[in-house]
Amino acid sequence: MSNRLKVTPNDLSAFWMPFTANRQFKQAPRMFVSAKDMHYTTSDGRKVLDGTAGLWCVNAGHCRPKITEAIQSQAAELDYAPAFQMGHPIVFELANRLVDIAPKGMDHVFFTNSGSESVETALKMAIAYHRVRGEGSRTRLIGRERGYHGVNFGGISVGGIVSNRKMFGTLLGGVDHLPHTHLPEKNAFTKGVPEHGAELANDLERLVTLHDASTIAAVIVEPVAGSTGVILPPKGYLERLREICTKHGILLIFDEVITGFGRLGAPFAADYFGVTPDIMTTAKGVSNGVIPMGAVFVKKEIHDAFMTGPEHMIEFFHGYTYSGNPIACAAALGTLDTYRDEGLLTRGEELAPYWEDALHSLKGEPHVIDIRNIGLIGAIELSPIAGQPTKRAFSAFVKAFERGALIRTTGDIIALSPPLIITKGQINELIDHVRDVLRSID
Ligand code: PXG
Repeated sequence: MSNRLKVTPNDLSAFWMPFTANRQFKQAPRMFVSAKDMHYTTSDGRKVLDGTAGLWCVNAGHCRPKITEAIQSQAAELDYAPAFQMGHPIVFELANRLVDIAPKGMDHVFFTNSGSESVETALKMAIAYHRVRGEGSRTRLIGRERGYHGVNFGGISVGGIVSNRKMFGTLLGGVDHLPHTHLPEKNAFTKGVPEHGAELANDLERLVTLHDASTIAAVIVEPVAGSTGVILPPKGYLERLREICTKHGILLIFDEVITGFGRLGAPFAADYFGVTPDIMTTAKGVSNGVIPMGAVFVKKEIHDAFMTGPEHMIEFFHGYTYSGNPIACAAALGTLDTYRDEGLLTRGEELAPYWEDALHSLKGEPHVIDIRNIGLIGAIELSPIAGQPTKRAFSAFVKAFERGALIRTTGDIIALSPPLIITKGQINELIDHVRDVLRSID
């Protein structure tokens, strides 16, 4: 511990940090050295309230005993077992536990190590599924503008965040995009899901007319878009997407990497909206972010379509060395136990009205041009400084950290997604920090 506290700027050059302004960070590093429940502790000994569940993943809060103990004992008992052609008991136990809480009909789970890998897995599964059932012409993938599906080539191709795409060449071919559903001129300051924009789902009919359904494998969307700055589905939008996909034999993939495991106040967004996809990608909350893990949920029909041919043959040529790693499985089981014992997968439902009122009390504060919320997610959109986009929100982030709250910013949007154990008092504290920050920045 003492060693970690001695980190100085001179030590920082070797690590090329992900999604970080490296030079700026290394001049004034922000370091966490420990965490417990709702708080981090910084290297200078300050407590920081976690307003973002790490990066949308620590849904049960930090350093929870059941998870820590599960990892410790698993590491001492079976550290690693080959993931291909061999098994170990807890990966099967975990798959069953996950299927038990999944939306009805999602009967099978494929393990990965991250949200990005879950997305690649789902896209490959969708294309291969059509091929195994004799519709090999269905290879096209449809994503959405402003979508975030991780950082691998499939994910950035179906994704729609320009800065994540423009540096990386031609990406995957045969991809098209639906329009995003962010309509601030009609929906600003809506509490919960917005009224306007369901008709944007009809654009899928246009893409079907353009490309022909026989060339389209799948549509992938985040039920609630997170990374791009919290964009909610308008009322009826997801239902309409489901309808059009079903009508044309196109698979619907929900990317639930953020919305999965209680974030909306229901176990999954599919439960919250009452719309069931064919494939559901998850990560983050599956293991409380503690050990990397992702899980792709699949409908029985899709899984069963692969289970043909000679029995000695591998049915799906895909998988990772660490798919279902024993220690990650132990972390996930400890996480699911914690969620169950503390009712966390539905706790957001009781807290959501309080959260909504607290967030919307920021209306009228300096720079605020929109506030959006759903479950335990909130976004406060700020007007950008002319000619310097992202700068205002970034200074809010730094000020909040200095004051004792961790918030997340993307563009000029502040996104909040606290651990699901947050109390009403801590909601007030978080929002008060944001209010003070907004009043103190230029
Ligand atoms: N899909 C979705 C919907 C995500 O939100 C990924 C895939 C990729 O997951 P991995 O585990 O490969 O990072 C994500 C990740 C933010 C933020 O602050 C969001 C994510 C990651 C880091 C930061 O908005 N989402």
